[in-house]
Amino acid sequence: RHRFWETQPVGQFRDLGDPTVTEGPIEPPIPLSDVKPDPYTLPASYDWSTCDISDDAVATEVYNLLTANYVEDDENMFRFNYSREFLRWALRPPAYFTAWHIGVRVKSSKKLVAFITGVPARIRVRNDVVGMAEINFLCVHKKLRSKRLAPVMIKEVTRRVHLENMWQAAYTAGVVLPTPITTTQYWHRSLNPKKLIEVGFSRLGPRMTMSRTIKLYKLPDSVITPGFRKMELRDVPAVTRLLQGYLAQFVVAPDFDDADVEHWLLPREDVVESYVVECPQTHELTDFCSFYTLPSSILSNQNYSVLKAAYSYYNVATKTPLLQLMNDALIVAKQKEYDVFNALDVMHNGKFLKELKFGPGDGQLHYYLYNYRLQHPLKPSDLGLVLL
Ligand code: YNC
Ligand code: MG
Repeated sequence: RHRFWETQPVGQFRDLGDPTVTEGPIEPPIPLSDVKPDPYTLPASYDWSTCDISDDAVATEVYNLLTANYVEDDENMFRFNYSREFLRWALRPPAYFTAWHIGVRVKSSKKLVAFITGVPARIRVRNDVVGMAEINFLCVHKKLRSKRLAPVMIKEVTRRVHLENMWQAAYTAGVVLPTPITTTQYWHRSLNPKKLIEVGFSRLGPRMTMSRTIKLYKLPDSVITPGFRKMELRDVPAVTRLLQGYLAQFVVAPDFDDADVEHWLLPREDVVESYVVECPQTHELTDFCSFYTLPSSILSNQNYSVLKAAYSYYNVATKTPLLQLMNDALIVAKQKEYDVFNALDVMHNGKFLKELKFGPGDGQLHYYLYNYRLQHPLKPSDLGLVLL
């Protein structure tokens, strides 16, 4: 059924429920001198092209490829519209490798027609912290689909990851492949219900009028929690400690240090927003919440071309009730004119989704590990990892 994936070191469907499969790496590392030194062969009219996303012209080429060809919903109404600044953030974390930002160009015209990326991360699986690649932004131009280009790109990024002496990877996909470590679901909290209904993102509920719907989703004009403020550079050490303490309880989670927190969580305009709660008396940081900005193109509407969406990222509540903290996150997202606030049912998110009027989305997001097997799939609430 999966001509490519059946050849790869990933948990296979036949392994599911097999008590003799052990947890951990599937294949051992090989000597770096045994890693294939040359790139995989592409069809004759194409070339590999390492993409330096720092270069404005290259960032624009990648942005244009993804904007026209990246992930759409099942009904082809919306397509992710990652911004250039977002891509730079996503692709240049501490110790990133430019060689893992891989394009495919048409030889004759130099046109960028396919892309795949990896970034390094330390991911803890139970008690083992593993250096992994996080693979993302796999995209083949619509006109080149179903020609088995994707497997060549996956093999090439794997080769380049191996050359850095890393042997595992983490990735998510909307499609079912061998085999998910967990399957998560998106939930959506309307902030601008009128627009969401008009563009077909949501529907008016049964026996609901537009004005009742607007009232249902109304939020206060300003946050409730005393000491709730934007995260600053000086907060990095305290946020790292909060996150480390929180993420320790999940089976799979990133192992963040200060440099990771500074990169992934310090606010960047229109890319990532983070807030802390500073105790007004002790000035101690007790809580933290964050979301990233990922608009979607609206593919066919007269009045609107972009849906502004916030995606829940990492949240830690040690003193403020989680419900109140996330309600404040909704309030700031509403102030900043996001149309919708999305969250997966990972970590403790299940504890606030229904009460804060999130509704379940259609479509699932499957999480995968490469060359690392788990005995059993996890519950989404055992997962402490959000990929972009
Ligand atoms: C996918 N999303 O099953 P089999 S997510 C992985 N992830 O192989 P072809 C995928 N594999 O089943 P097309 C996949 N989608 O025969 C398809 N596949 O074994 C598998 N869409 O290849 C598929 N972006 O080239 C099949 O398919 C084989 O032309 C078929 O290209 C696929 O970024 C794609 O959804 C997705 O641009 C590029 O449809 C194309 O259709 C497209 O004939 C819209 O491919 C955008 C889109 C995917 C977003 C993402 C994560 C990717 C993870 C890749 C796996 C990484 C493994 C770890 C590597 C490092 C290891 C180390 C160490
Ligand atoms: Mg193809």
